[in-house]
Amino acid sequence: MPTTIKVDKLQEGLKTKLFGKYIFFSHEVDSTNNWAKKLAEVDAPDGTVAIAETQTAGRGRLNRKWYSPKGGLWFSVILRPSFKPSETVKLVFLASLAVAETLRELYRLKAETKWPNDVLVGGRKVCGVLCETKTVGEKVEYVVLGIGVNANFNVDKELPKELRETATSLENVLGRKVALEELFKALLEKMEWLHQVLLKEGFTPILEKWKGYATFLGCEVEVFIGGEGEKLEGTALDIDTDGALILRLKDGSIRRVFVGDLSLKIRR
Ligand code: BT5
Repeated sequence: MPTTIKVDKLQEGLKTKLFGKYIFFSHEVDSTNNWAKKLAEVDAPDGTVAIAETQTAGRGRLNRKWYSPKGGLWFSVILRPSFKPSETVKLVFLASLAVAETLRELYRLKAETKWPNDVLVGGRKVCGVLCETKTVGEKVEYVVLGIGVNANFNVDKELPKELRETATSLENVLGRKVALEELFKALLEKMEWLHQVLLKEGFTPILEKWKGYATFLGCEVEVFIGGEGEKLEGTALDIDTDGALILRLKDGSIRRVFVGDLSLKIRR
Protein backbone atom coordinates (compact mmCIF):
# COMPACT_ATOMS: atom_id res chain seq x y z
CA MET A 1 0.00 0.00 0.00
CA PRO A 2 1.53 3.40 -0.87
CA THR A 3 2.12 5.43 2.23
CA THR A 4 1.97 9.17 2.76
CA ILE A 5 3.85 8.92 6.06
CA LYS A 6 7.49 7.83 5.93
CA VAL A 7 7.47 5.55 8.93
CA ASP A 8 11.25 5.35 9.27
CA LYS A 9 11.35 9.16 9.57
CA LEU A 10 8.89 9.42 12.48
CA GLN A 11 11.59 8.97 15.13
CA GLU A 12 14.63 10.13 13.17
CA GLY A 13 16.21 13.03 15.06
CA LEU A 14 13.26 13.24 17.48
CA LYS A 15 14.50 15.25 20.47
CA THR A 16 12.19 13.92 23.18
CA LYS A 17 12.74 11.64 26.14
CA LEU A 18 9.16 10.59 26.79
CA PHE A 19 6.78 11.58 24.00
CA GLY A 20 7.16 9.16 21.11
CA LYS A 21 9.77 6.89 22.68
CA TYR A 22 7.52 4.08 21.45
CA ILE A 23 5.54 4.69 18.26
CA PHE A 24 2.93 2.34 16.79
CA PHE A 25 2.03 3.05 13.16
CA SER A 26 -0.78 1.67 11.03
CA HIS A 27 -2.10 2.52 7.57
CA GLU A 28 -5.66 2.36 8.81
CA VAL A 29 -7.35 1.97 12.19
CA ASP A 30 -10.84 2.69 13.50
CA SER A 31 -9.55 5.42 15.81
CA THR A 32 -6.06 6.05 17.15
CA ASN A 33 -7.69 6.85 20.51
CA ASN A 34 -9.25 3.35 20.58
CA TRP A 35 -5.94 1.83 19.60
CA ALA A 36 -4.02 3.81 22.22
CA LYS A 37 -6.53 2.73 24.90
CA LYS A 38 -5.93 -0.90 24.00
CA LEU A 39 -2.18 -0.31 24.20
CA ALA A 40 -2.58 1.45 27.56
CA GLU A 41 -4.58 -1.52 28.87
CA VAL A 42 -1.60 -3.78 28.15
CA ASP A 43 0.71 -1.41 30.00
CA ALA A 44 2.19 0.66 27.18
CA PRO A 45 4.37 3.23 28.95
CA ASP A 46 3.86 6.94 29.40
CA GLY A 47 4.49 8.81 26.13
CA THR A 48 3.63 5.91 23.79
CA VAL A 49 2.09 7.11 20.52
CA ALA A 50 -0.37 5.47 18.13
CA ILE A 51 -0.50 7.04 14.68
CA ALA A 52 -2.40 6.10 11.54
CA GLU A 53 -2.74 7.38 8.00
CA THR A 54 -6.52 7.12 8.02
CA GLN A 55 -9.20 6.42 10.58
CA THR A 56 -12.39 4.63 9.64
CA ALA A 57 -14.18 5.73 12.82
CA GLY A 58 -12.31 8.85 13.95
CA ARG A 59 -14.16 10.42 16.87
CA GLY A 60 -14.74 13.82 18.33
CA ARG A 61 -16.35 14.45 21.70
CA LEU A 62 -19.55 12.53 22.49
CA ASN A 63 -18.83 10.14 19.63
CA ARG A 64 -19.23 12.85 17.01
CA LYS A 65 -17.65 11.82 13.76
CA TRP A 66 -14.15 13.11 13.00
CA TYR A 67 -13.40 12.85 9.28
CA SER A 68 -9.90 11.47 8.85
CA PRO A 69 -8.91 11.17 5.19
CA LYS A 70 -5.45 10.20 4.06
CA GLY A 71 -3.07 13.17 4.23
CA GLY A 72 -4.11 14.21 7.73
CA LEU A 73 -2.09 13.81 10.90
CA TRP A 74 -4.06 11.54 13.23
CA PHE A 75 -2.38 10.37 16.41
CA SER A 76 -2.86 9.71 20.12
CA VAL A 77 -0.44 9.90 23.03
CA ILE A 78 -0.75 7.79 26.18
CA LEU A 79 0.02 9.67 29.37
CA ARG A 80 0.00 8.45 32.95
CA PRO A 81 -0.06 11.69 34.95
CA SER A 82 -0.32 11.87 38.73
CA PHE A 83 -3.30 14.23 38.43
CA LYS A 84 -6.77 14.19 39.89
CA PRO A 85 -9.35 13.30 37.19
CA SER A 86 -10.64 16.89 37.15
CA GLU A 87 -7.16 18.16 36.26
CA THR A 88 -6.81 16.20 33.04
CA VAL A 89 -8.53 19.08 31.23
CA LYS A 90 -5.16 20.84 31.49
CA LEU A 91 -3.86 18.40 28.87
CA VAL A 92 -6.47 19.57 26.36
CA PHE A 93 -5.11 23.10 26.71
CA LEU A 94 -1.55 21.80 26.53
CA ALA A 95 -2.24 19.92 23.29
CA SER A 96 -4.11 22.71 21.53
CA LEU A 97 -1.45 25.21 22.60
CA ALA A 98 1.26 22.88 21.25
CA VAL A 99 -0.53 22.69 17.89
CA ALA A 100 -1.11 26.45 17.66
CA GLU A 101 2.51 27.26 18.50
CA THR A 102 3.90 24.62 16.16
CA LEU A 103 1.80 25.86 13.24
CA ARG A 104 3.00 29.39 13.97
CA GLU A 105 6.66 28.38 14.18
CA LEU A 106 6.82 25.94 11.27
CA TYR A 107 4.53 27.67 8.77
CA ARG A 108 4.12 31.24 10.11
CA LEU A 109 0.38 30.74 10.30
CA LYS A 110 -1.70 32.85 12.67
CA ALA A 111 -3.10 29.80 14.41
CA GLU A 112 -5.61 30.53 17.17
CA THR A 113 -6.86 28.54 20.12
CA LYS A 114 -10.59 28.21 20.62
CA TRP A 115 -12.19 26.97 23.78
CA PRO A 116 -12.40 24.17 24.62
CA ASN A 117 -10.47 21.95 22.19
CA ASP A 118 -9.94 23.53 18.78
CA VAL A 119 -7.19 25.20 16.80
CA LEU A 120 -8.31 27.57 14.07
CA VAL A 121 -6.61 29.20 11.11
CA GLY A 122 -8.46 32.05 9.45
CA GLY A 123 -11.41 31.36 11.75
CA ARG A 124 -11.76 27.74 10.56
CA LYS A 125 -11.00 24.54 12.41
CA VAL A 126 -7.71 22.96 11.39
CA CYS A 127 -7.29 20.74 14.46
CA GLY A 128 -9.34 19.10 17.20
CA VAL A 129 -8.22 17.47 20.43
CA LEU A 130 -9.96 14.55 22.14
CA CYS A 131 -8.84 13.72 25.69
CA GLU A 132 -10.13 10.48 27.21
CA THR A 133 -9.32 9.34 30.70
CA LYS A 134 -9.48 6.05 32.55
CA THR A 135 -9.87 6.54 36.25
CA VAL A 136 -9.98 4.10 39.13
CA GLY A 137 -11.59 5.87 42.05
CA GLU A 138 -9.85 9.23 42.35
CA LYS A 139 -6.76 7.98 40.53
CA VAL A 140 -6.07 8.55 36.84
CA GLU A 141 -4.81 5.29 35.38
CA TYR A 142 -4.10 6.80 31.98
CA VAL A 143 -5.06 9.56 29.61
CA VAL A 144 -5.26 9.20 25.84
CA LEU A 145 -4.70 12.53 24.18
CA GLY A 146 -5.87 12.39 20.57
CA ILE A 147 -4.86 15.05 18.09
CA GLY A 148 -6.16 15.46 14.57
CA VAL A 149 -4.60 18.00 12.22
CA ASN A 150 -6.07 18.54 8.76
CA ALA A 151 -2.83 18.65 6.83
CA ASN A 152 -2.30 17.40 3.27
CA PHE A 153 -5.77 17.33 1.77
CA ASN A 154 -8.20 19.77 0.29
CA VAL A 155 -11.26 20.21 2.49
CA ASP A 156 -13.47 20.90 -0.55
CA LYS A 157 -12.63 17.45 -1.90
CA GLU A 158 -12.29 15.35 1.24
CA LEU A 159 -14.73 16.71 3.79
CA PRO A 160 -18.52 16.70 3.53
CA LYS A 161 -20.27 19.83 2.30
CA GLU A 162 -21.54 20.90 5.72
CA LEU A 163 -17.96 21.25 7.02
CA ARG A 164 -16.51 23.21 4.14
CA GLU A 165 -17.41 26.58 5.66
CA THR A 166 -16.08 25.76 9.11
CA ALA A 167 -13.03 23.57 8.45
CA THR A 168 -9.72 24.17 6.78
CA SER A 169 -6.46 22.31 6.20
CA LEU A 170 -2.79 23.24 6.02
CA GLU A 171 -2.92 22.48 2.30
CA ASN A 172 -5.83 24.90 1.88
CA VAL A 173 -4.14 27.73 3.74
CA LEU A 174 -0.54 27.20 2.57
CA GLY A 175 -1.31 26.13 -0.98
CA ARG A 176 1.12 23.22 -0.67
CA LYS A 177 1.68 19.96 1.16
CA VAL A 178 3.78 19.74 4.31
CA ALA A 179 6.15 17.02 5.57
CA LEU A 180 3.92 15.11 8.00
CA GLU A 181 6.89 13.55 9.79
CA GLU A 182 8.40 16.98 10.45
CA LEU A 183 5.08 18.31 11.78
CA PHE A 184 4.62 15.22 13.96
CA LYS A 185 8.10 15.49 15.51
CA ALA A 186 7.80 19.23 16.09
CA LEU A 187 4.46 18.63 17.81
CA LEU A 188 5.81 15.90 20.07
CA GLU A 189 8.77 18.10 21.01
CA LYS A 190 6.49 21.03 21.77
CA MET A 191 4.16 18.84 23.83
CA GLU A 192 7.03 17.42 25.85
CA TRP A 193 8.40 20.90 26.50
CA LEU A 194 4.98 22.19 27.62
CA HIS A 195 4.48 19.05 29.73
CA GLN A 196 7.72 19.88 31.57
CA VAL A 197 6.49 23.44 32.09
CA LEU A 198 3.21 22.05 33.47
CA LEU A 199 5.01 19.73 35.90
CA LYS A 200 7.52 22.35 37.07
CA GLU A 201 5.54 25.59 37.02
CA GLY A 202 1.92 24.47 37.06
CA PHE A 203 -0.96 25.27 34.73
CA THR A 204 -0.80 29.09 34.82
CA PRO A 205 1.96 29.58 32.20
CA ILE A 206 0.23 27.12 29.85
CA LEU A 207 -3.12 28.83 30.24
CA GLU A 208 -1.61 32.30 29.83
CA LYS A 209 0.09 31.32 26.56
CA TRP A 210 -3.10 29.60 25.38
CA LYS A 211 -5.10 32.75 26.13
CA GLY A 212 -2.54 34.76 24.18
CA TYR A 213 -3.70 32.94 21.03
CA ALA A 214 -7.40 32.94 21.90
CA THR A 215 -8.87 35.79 19.90
CA PHE A 216 -12.43 34.83 20.89
CA LEU A 217 -11.90 36.30 24.36
CA GLY A 218 -13.80 39.57 24.56
CA CYS A 219 -16.11 38.51 21.70
CA GLU A 220 -19.81 37.79 21.69
CA VAL A 221 -20.31 34.04 21.70
CA GLU A 222 -23.00 31.40 21.78
CA VAL A 223 -22.37 28.33 23.92
CA PHE A 224 -24.42 25.23 23.24
CA ILE A 225 -24.73 22.90 26.19
CA GLY A 226 -25.66 19.26 25.60
CA GLY A 227 -25.90 19.30 21.81
CA GLU A 228 -29.52 20.30 21.22
CA GLY A 229 -29.89 21.60 24.78
CA GLU A 230 -29.43 24.95 26.42
CA LYS A 231 -27.93 27.88 24.54
CA LEU A 232 -26.15 30.67 26.36
CA GLU A 233 -25.33 33.98 24.74
CA GLY A 234 -22.90 36.47 26.11
CA THR A 235 -19.38 37.82 26.13
CA ALA A 236 -16.47 35.43 26.60
CA LEU A 237 -14.54 37.15 29.37
CA ASP A 238 -11.88 34.72 30.46
CA ILE A 239 -10.82 31.14 31.14
CA ASP A 240 -10.18 30.29 34.79
CA THR A 241 -7.59 27.92 36.24
CA ASP A 242 -10.06 25.01 36.11
CA GLY A 243 -10.32 25.53 32.36
CA ALA A 244 -13.85 26.89 32.70
CA LEU A 245 -15.11 29.64 30.40
CA ILE A 246 -16.27 32.80 32.19
CA LEU A 247 -19.25 34.26 30.37
CA ARG A 248 -21.03 37.54 30.97
CA LEU A 249 -24.63 36.87 30.04
CA LYS A 250 -26.91 39.48 28.50
CA ASP A 251 -28.52 40.28 31.86
CA GLY A 252 -25.07 41.12 33.24
CA SER A 253 -24.76 37.99 35.36
CA ILE A 254 -21.57 35.93 35.27
CA ARG A 255 -21.65 32.22 34.50
CA ARG A 256 -18.81 29.68 34.62
CA VAL A 257 -19.12 26.99 31.97
CA PHE A 258 -17.08 23.82 32.39
CA VAL A 259 -15.52 21.90 29.54
CA GLY A 260 -17.91 19.14 28.64
CA ASP A 261 -20.50 18.67 26.01
CA LEU A 262 -20.26 22.18 24.72
CA SER A 263 -19.64 23.96 21.52
CA LEU A 264 -18.89 27.60 21.09
CA LYS A 265 -19.76 29.81 18.17
CA ILE A 266 -17.97 33.09 17.80
CA ARG A 267 -19.97 36.01 16.45
CA ARG A 268 -17.50 38.04 14.43
C1 BT5 B 1 -12.94 17.29 18.21
O1 BT5 B 1 -14.20 16.95 18.63
O2 BT5 B 1 -12.64 18.30 17.64
C2 BT5 B 1 -11.88 16.23 18.52
C3 BT5 B 1 -11.27 15.64 17.28
C4 BT5 B 1 -10.14 14.70 17.65
C5 BT5 B 1 -9.67 13.91 16.48
C6 BT5 B 1 -8.46 13.07 16.83
S1 BT5 B 1 -7.74 12.34 15.43
C7 BT5 B 1 -6.77 11.30 16.40
C8 BT5 B 1 -7.66 10.85 17.54
N1 BT5 B 1 -8.43 9.67 17.20
C9 BT5 B 1 -9.76 9.92 17.20
O3 BT5 B 1 -10.66 9.08 16.95
N2 BT5 B 1 -9.98 11.21 17.54
C10 BT5 B 1 -8.72 11.91 17.80
P1 BT5 B 1 -15.45 17.93 18.63
O4 BT5 B 1 -15.09 19.22 19.30
O5 BT5 B 1 -16.54 17.12 19.21
O6 BT5 B 1 -15.69 18.25 17.12
C11 BT5 B 1 -16.28 17.32 16.27
C12 BT5 B 1 -16.95 18.09 15.15
O7 BT5 B 1 -15.95 18.65 14.28
C13 BT5 B 1 -17.81 17.23 14.25
O8 BT5 B 1 -19.10 17.09 14.78
C14 BT5 B 1 -17.78 18.01 12.93
O9 BT5 B 1 -18.71 19.07 13.01
C15 BT5 B 1 -16.40 18.63 12.93
N3 BT5 B 1 -15.42 17.86 12.15
C16 BT5 B 1 -15.38 16.54 11.87
N4 BT5 B 1 -14.29 16.20 11.17
C17 BT5 B 1 -13.60 17.35 10.98
C18 BT5 B 1 -12.37 17.67 10.36
N5 BT5 B 1 -11.58 16.74 9.82
N6 BT5 B 1 -11.99 18.97 10.37
C19 BT5 B 1 -12.73 19.94 10.93
N7 BT5 B 1 -13.89 19.70 11.56
C20 BT5 B 1 -14.32 18.42 11.60
